[in-house]
Order: sequence, then structure tokens, then C-alpha cells
Amino acid sequence: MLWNTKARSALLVALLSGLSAVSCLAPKTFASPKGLEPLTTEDLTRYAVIPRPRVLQPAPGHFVWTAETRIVAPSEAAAHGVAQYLAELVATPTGFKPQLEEGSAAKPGAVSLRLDPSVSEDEGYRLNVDASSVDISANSARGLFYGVQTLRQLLPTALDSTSKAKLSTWEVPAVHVEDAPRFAYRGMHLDVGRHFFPAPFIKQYIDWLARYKFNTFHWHLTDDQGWRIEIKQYPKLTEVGGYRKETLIGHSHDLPAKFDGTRYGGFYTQEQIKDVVSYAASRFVTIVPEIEMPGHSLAAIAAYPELACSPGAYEVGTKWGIFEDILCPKEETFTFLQNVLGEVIELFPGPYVHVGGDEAPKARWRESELVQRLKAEQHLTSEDEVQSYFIKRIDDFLNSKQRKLVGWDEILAGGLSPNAVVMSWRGFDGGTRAAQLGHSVIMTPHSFCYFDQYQASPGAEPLAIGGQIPVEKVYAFEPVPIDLPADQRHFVIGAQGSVWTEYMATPDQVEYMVFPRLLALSETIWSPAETRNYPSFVTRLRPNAKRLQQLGIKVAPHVLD
Ligand code: TNX
Repeated sequence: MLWNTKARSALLVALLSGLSAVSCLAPKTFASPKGLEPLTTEDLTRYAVIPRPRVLQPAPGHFVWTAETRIVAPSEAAAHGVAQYLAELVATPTGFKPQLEEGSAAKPGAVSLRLDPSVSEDEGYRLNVDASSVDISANSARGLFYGVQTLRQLLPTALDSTSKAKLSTWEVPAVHVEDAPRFAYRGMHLDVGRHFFPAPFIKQYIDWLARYKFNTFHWHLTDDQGWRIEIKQYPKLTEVGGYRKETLIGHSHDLPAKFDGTRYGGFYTQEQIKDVVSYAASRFVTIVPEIEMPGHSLAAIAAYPELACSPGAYEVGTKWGIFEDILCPKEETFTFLQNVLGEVIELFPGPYVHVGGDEAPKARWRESELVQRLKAEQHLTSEDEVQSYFIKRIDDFLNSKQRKLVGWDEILAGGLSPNAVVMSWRGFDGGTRAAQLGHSVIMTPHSFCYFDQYQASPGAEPLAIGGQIPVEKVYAFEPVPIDLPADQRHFVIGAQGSVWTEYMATPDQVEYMVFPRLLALSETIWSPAETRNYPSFVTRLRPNAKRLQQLGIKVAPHVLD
């Protein structure tokens, strides 16, 4: 009987797939023991997904996306937003205008986005593609968004085009993906103090983050050389602090120092900031604003000299490095900072506010009668303890506003404020110590995560700060310090790439320094450590680099050549 034949072959398939779990017939997946790559180079090109999903099982055949393909999504606002985002992604290159259809079940012939509580992990998703449909499920819109990012990389590279592509069939290779991130905090930083990057570029930067499943943008908004955020109560911060009279030419080690003689600056209005924040939210990126204190604040002091310990005429910084003039821990300064942070908090809804804390020389504090009096009154025995007192007061203020303080690892000196999150940059030690004290830690050690360093031998590279961090080294970065006991590892909530812009004056230069290192970092932060495989990464990098280049992005060529 026909039914019998069918039933028997179904049984055989079931048996074989059961067997395959333990035999050499096992489906090829991305989840592989370290060093072993079960996928062929051809597979990796066909499924060139970065960061690598937890499980990716190739299957024969493909789904064809046509002008008739609908996108089905629930009516829930955020999920509907993801469907719209997907429709917009495909519209220009394909020339299709995918219809959005309300629904909560997968539909044949369609690309379906489903909210499914059985996908248990936060930010995780499942993606199934076969000849008849594309089905993405997640327990939240954010998970759906990451499923869409994976789908995007499975569509032909022609998808990444700023105009209609010359391609007649849009195929998605059949696949089963189960994915979720390793770390909850996946960040990229950008310094807009040393050089200013206009809001449209910031949005583009946020798009890159989203594409590679980063969820945090650390926006370094103030520094010695420029204050970049409008604060209504203190207009001089941007009028004066937003501009410097000139900029150093060449490297800060070059002697004699030369300057370009050209006024330079810029800032974001609060309206622009709100616009960027809401754009970021639509890409599931949270912004951590950074307002530097007590050091790296010469621009603020130039605007309001009363914030320094001794009055005087101060100028916005014109060269790179560390400046001795820092904020004075007097009541006036705390009032100022609370007012500034009050406005910052109104603009940025995220849980974290970064207050810097790095590289604050204490000479001015040692010379200051006011600081010496404060030490006596507060029973502080060193200037490091004064800084700790300073940060603690700001921490209390931020906590009273339901925000968490983040600071560079220098905030450990003189005693760590009870609720502070530590960003470990001078190596792994600060992070290790903070985790041992039970604090959350974000790793961005300069030896792996500082994208202002050269990515190849300096001779043939554009001027950079120094050091050398090739893509392969970024890929080898392990965020959890090896000496951290197992029961303290969860304090490492994630990692980030830091982009200091002393030597990056243009968006092109930022792109060159960020790509392709950002992709390597995305995989070290998102993917399971045991699946890391550099040759596999490089194979998947090639089509990704092509996509970026098609969009006009400068990608450093070293590992691609
Ligand atoms: C150190 S990292 C700094 C920055 C510089 C950077 C250059 C950190 C917290 N402070 O001010 O731009 O080095 O790599």
C-alpha cells in the first residue's frame, strides 16, 4: 500500500536522523569542538554568518524571495517594527515592496516573525529556512531582530547595495539555526571629543553595531579637547567647550609640536541626541553616555573656570595626552555635575551612565587648600581617596535617579564605590579585582580591544596612536580573565571595542580602524568560546567585507588580501 511505503520511509528517515546524532551521519553544525570545523569552505561561504550562531545546520535547497513574498508578524508594536525594518532592508536592492501581514503563526510562502515563549534565552532566536518558508521565532522583538540580522547575511551579498541590484533571484539557503549570545553587554565605544562626528555618522555606526549583534553604544561625549553635548543650564559648555582654537599635527610624540592653526569643533543639540537615542532603540542598541570627571575635563573648565581648584584662564585642549587641570571636588562642582547629569539622564533612558574616572593627575588637588581641608573633614588619607569620595557622591546621585554608574578601572583606587560597574581598560587586573569584590565588569583591555592601535606594521599604515592589534589578536580575545574563580565569572557582563579618535579625523578613518576588527570582536562576545575558529572566521569574513565595501565602507585589507 502506498501509505505503508510512505510510513516505512518516514520511519527510516526518523531512525537515520536519530542515529545521525551519534554517528558520522550527524548533520553538520556550527557548534564544533575548538579547532575543528565541521563545515566545508563552501558551506562557510554559503552560510557566512558573523557572529557565528550557536548551532547552524545546513540543509539542501533554498527559499526564493520574490516580489510576492509577504512578511508575517504579530501586531505587537516592537515585533511589527522589526517586520517593517526587514521590509525596508530588502526594498532598495530587490525593488520588492514586501507586504506586511498580521499573524502569529508561520505561513507557507512567507517570511514569518513569531513571538514564541518556548525560545527561552534572552536575545536568542531560532531561524528555519526551507524551500517553502522562512520562519524566525524568539521570545522578544529583540530576538526577532537578531534573527533578521542572520537572515540578512544569508541573502545574496547583492542585498547590501545602495541602489537596485542587478540580480534576478533572491535565494536564502535552507538552514536550521538556534542562537543566543554569550554575553549580555556587547559594546562599541566612540570618542567624539578628540574629533567630532556628526549625528548621521553616529546613526551609521549604530547600524554597524546592530548588524553584528552588538547591543550597546558607549558614546564618549566629553574630553579635554571638546564638550559635545548641549546642556541647557550651562550653554558655555558647548559655546566655549565645544571648540578648540587649533589641533596638533602629527603624533603627540613628535617634537617640536606643530599645530594646524584652524579652529575646530562641534556638538550635538539635545534634539539631535533624542533623535539618535530613538534611532538606536529601533536597532535594539542602548546608549551609555559618558561625561568625564574629574580628569579629561579641560573643555568644561575652559567654559567654567570656577570648576578648577585655582581660578585662571583655561583653554580647550589642542594636543593629545593627559592634562593636570581637573575638576575640583568643591560643592559648586558637585552641583554643576548633578545638574549636567540630570539633563543627561533625561536624554538617555538606558540603565548606565559612564563618568570616566580615568587618568586624573592629582597635582592640583595636592596644591589646593580646599582639597586638603576636605581630606581632613572627611578623614581621607590620600588624593586617591578624594577621587573615591568624588565618584561615590556621583554614584549616590545616579542611584537616586535609578541609574548605575560605570567608570574606568582607575575608580578602584582609593576604594570602589559600592554600586559601581568597572570598565577594565589597563589590562585584565582591574576587572578581576572588581569581580572579586562582587562588582559587574565590562572588559575592554587596551591590548585586545583598542581599535585606535595599528592593525598591521605601522610603516604602511595611516598614522595611529601606536601598538599593534591585528584582527587575529582581536579574535583571540577572551573576556573572562583566566584567574577568575568559576563562581565569580558571571560578574563579567561583557566586553567592548574602544575607538579613541586622536588620530581619526574623518569617518573614513574610523571605518578603516573599525573594520574588520569589529566583526572579530562580535564573534568573541556573542559566540560560544569553544566554537571559535579563526580560519572559519576569515572565510565568513570575505563575503561580509564585500557587503560593507558595496556600501562604500572602508575596510582594512590585511586579512582579505
Ligand atoms: C587612554 S582608555 C585613555 C584615553 C585615550 C586612550 C588612547 C582611557 C580610559 N583613557 O583618554 O584616548 O588612552 O588609547
